[in-house]
Amino acid sequence: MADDGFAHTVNPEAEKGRGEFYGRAASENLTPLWRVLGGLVLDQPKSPCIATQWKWNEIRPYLMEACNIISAAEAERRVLVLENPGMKGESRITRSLFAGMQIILPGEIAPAHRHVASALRFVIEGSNAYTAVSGERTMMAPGDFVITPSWTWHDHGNLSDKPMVWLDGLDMHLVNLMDAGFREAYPDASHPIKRPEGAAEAEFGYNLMPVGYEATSQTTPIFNYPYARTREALDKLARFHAIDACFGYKMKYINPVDGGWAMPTISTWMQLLPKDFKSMPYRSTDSVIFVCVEGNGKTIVGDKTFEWGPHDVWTVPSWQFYEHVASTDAVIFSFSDRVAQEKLDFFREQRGNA
Ligand code: 1HN
Repeated sequence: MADDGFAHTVNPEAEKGRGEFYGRAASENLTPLWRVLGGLVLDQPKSPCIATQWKWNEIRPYLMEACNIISAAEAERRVLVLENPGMKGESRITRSLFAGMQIILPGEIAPAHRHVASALRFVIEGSNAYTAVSGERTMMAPGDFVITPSWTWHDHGNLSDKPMVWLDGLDMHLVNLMDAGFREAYPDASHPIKRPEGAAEAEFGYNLMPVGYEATSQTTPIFNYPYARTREALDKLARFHAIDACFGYKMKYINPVDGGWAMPTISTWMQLLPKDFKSMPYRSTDSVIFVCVEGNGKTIVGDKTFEWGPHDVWTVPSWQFYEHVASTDAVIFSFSDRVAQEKLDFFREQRGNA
């Protein structure tokens, strides 16, 4: 179909005599659907998102430089946005999701605030820095997946003597699409500590749950999924479980309360690709963000090939076939809006392009 947005059936010759009507209709805020239909209801997804890669060794110096020009306190969050070049100026890595690299220096505090948007942190570099959610701290280590649920007070602090870097993923573009966003600053830099470190893990992190617990949110009450445990699970899984032709050994992060996804708007996974694994082509309606944790390999998306190693980030747009090739054992974290699409009955996927 032509890309003009017109309905398939509209006759361009006959259109010439309709201009006067269209002008009068427009003055009444009326638009003829047949002139825009083709752009509204598509034959298949056509994402403005472009398959893009950010190499860690190229972005890290910019993060360090940002530390010389602004403090965490002044910036509120010292983040360099990973902006998709197909949507310049929109602070989107995919259509629905935000991603950025945040850096916090020793002794700094990223001040407490809360917002409707949910956030995930995927730790890249550093240790002995914390994020606090609703007055409970968790210390973060590389590869940890940490969650800030919607409308919870959160602040970050670095107690170590080295910079700490993590990837932020937020759903604020979904929130803003529905004009449902609120935000509030806490009066002090840090929210008071209300619970001991490890409280959420004790309550929900052992396949146990306090009797009488009733969920107050659709987000998992576990807010740190430590890499050491995720890595161990993948390692043990790979020793006996059948490998998936598209995904290798791939696990989804779940909410232990209901077995569903960990977050209500963002799906998250960790996968292990054994050395020399070559995945079967796959595509899905969720644009996905990948982060390499360990190992090396490449991802082929259309006519692009992204070679990746630790801490590199890349994105694959909706409905584009991709395949991964691992040159060593490799571990990859990923996230997308799939959980939201599933709830709305939008989600589709295709294994193999034959
Ligand atoms: C935010 O609150 C954080 O809490 C990080 O660390 C990135 C990007 C946009 C809006 C709010 C954080 C953010 C953000």
